[in-house]
Amino acid sequence: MIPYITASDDDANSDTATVILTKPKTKRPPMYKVLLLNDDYTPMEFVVHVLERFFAINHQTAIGIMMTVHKKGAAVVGVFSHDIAETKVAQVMDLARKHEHPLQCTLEKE
Ligand code: TYC
Repeated sequence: MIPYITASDDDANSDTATVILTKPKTKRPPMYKVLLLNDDYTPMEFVVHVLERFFAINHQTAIGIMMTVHKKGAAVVGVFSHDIAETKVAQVMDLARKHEHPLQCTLEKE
């Protein structure tokens, strides 16, 4: 981090210089984890398809993540800005609803 250097007004008409180091107040935007939750009814192939389609995850990795959710109950499938995370969740939930699968997808602040 590069400090900003600020000269104080008190230095006008004098031989002195005051240097104030101030912290630039730029914050990175918060990031959000998108989680997929397990259930007993959504077909495994559907979950794999969702991971490939909305998260650009390759087939083998998608199978691995789906199996992690199946065994452990949930898994993080990606980390995004709030806008993107909300869109991903909506895309997953919309497709699951269309196919009448109970699949749940949520977001969580990192
Ligand atoms: N447990 C589901 C089954 O046995 C598969 C599944 C995996 C469902 C991941 C949801 O997020 C999920 N058909």
